[in-house]
Amino acid sequence: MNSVPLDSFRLARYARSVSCFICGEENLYDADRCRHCRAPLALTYQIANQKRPPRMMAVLAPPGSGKTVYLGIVTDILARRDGAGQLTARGAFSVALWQAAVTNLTEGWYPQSTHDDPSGWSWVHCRLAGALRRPVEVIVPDISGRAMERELECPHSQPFLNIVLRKCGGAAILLDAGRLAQGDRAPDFFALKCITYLSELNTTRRGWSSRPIAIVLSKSDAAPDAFTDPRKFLRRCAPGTWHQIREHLQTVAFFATATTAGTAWQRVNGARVAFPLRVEPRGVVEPIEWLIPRLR
Ligand SMILES: Nc1nc2c(ncn2[C@@H]2O[C@H](COP(=O)(O)OP(=O)(O)OP(=O)(O)O)[C@@H](O)[C@H]2O)c(=O)[nH]1
Ligand SMILES: [Mg+2]
Ligand SMILES: [Zn+2]
Repeated sequence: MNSVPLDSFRLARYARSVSCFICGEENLYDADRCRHCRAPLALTYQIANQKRPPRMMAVLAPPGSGKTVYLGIVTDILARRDGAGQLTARGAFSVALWQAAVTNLTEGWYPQSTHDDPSGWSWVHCRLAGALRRPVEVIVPDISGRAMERELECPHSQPFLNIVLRKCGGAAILLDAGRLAQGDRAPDFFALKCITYLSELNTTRRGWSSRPIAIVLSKSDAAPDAFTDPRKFLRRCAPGTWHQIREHLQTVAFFATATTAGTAWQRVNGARVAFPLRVEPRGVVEPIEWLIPRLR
C-alpha cells in the first residue's frame, strides 16, 4: 500500500500572517505583494525589528510628466555620492526602477510608462547617509499618473492610492514646464486638483496642509525661464495651482528640473516615439534634499 505524506506543517505555516507596513492589513506569509495595497511585502520584512520606521514620500503628476525618469536619475546621482546624502538601496526590488531608467537612457530610450495597476509599480526603499545625524530611511512608490488622475476624478476609486497617500509624510508635485510654456493648462489643473485632494484627505496624523510639498517644474530644458525663477514661472503659467498653494499649503518650495537636454521624435512602427538627446541632469537633487529632512 502506498503512503501519502500529509505535510501538515505546510498548513501550520499559513496560520502565521504578515501585517503590511503600508496599510496594516494581514497577508499570507508567502505572498509577494500585499493583497490590499499591492506594496511589496519585502518592505515589511526589511523594516521588521527596526526601531525607527522609514519615512515615506510620493511623487505625483499626470501621465508623461517625467516622474519615473526623475526618480531613476535622482537615485543614480545620490547612489554615486560619497559621504553625506549618499543613497544605499534596500532590497533588490529597490533597484528595478533605478536600473530600468539608467539602462534605457544610456541606450538612447526613455523608460516605459508606469503600469496603471499598482501590482506593476516599482518601489524604492533606501537609506540616505546623514552629515551629522543618523541615516534616514525613505520609501518612495513610483505612482502611475493615470491611476492618480482616476483617483482625482473619482475619489476612493483607487483605494490603494488613498492608503499610500495617507501614509506619506510629504510629496513632490511635478508640472511639465514644456507644456506650461506652450500655454497648455493641463498640468496646472492636475496640480490644483491634487492639492485640494490632499488637503481634504482624512488623516490621523497632522494633515497635508502642514506636510512639506515640493512643486517641481519638470522638463525645464524645454522652458529655460523656469530655471531663472521657478516661483515666478509657476505664478505666470499655472495661476490655478499658485492660488491653491497660497490657500492650502504651509510648507512649500519651488524647483525647476531637467533630466535630459532635449528630446527628439521619430516614427517607430507608425507611433511617434521620444528619444533623449543627451542625459544632462539639472536641478534634480535639490527638491529631494529639501523634502527628505522635512518628512514626518
Ligand atoms: N524634454 C524632456 N523630456 C522628458 C524629461 N523627462 C522625461 N521626459 C519625457 O517624458 C516622457 C514620460 O516620462 P516618464 O518618466 O515615463 O513619465 P511619468 O510621469 O512616469 O508617466 P507615467 O508613468 O505614465 O505616469 C518620456 O518618455 C520623455 O519623452 C526631461 O527631463 N526633459
Ligand atoms: Mg512613470
Ligand atoms: Zn498593504
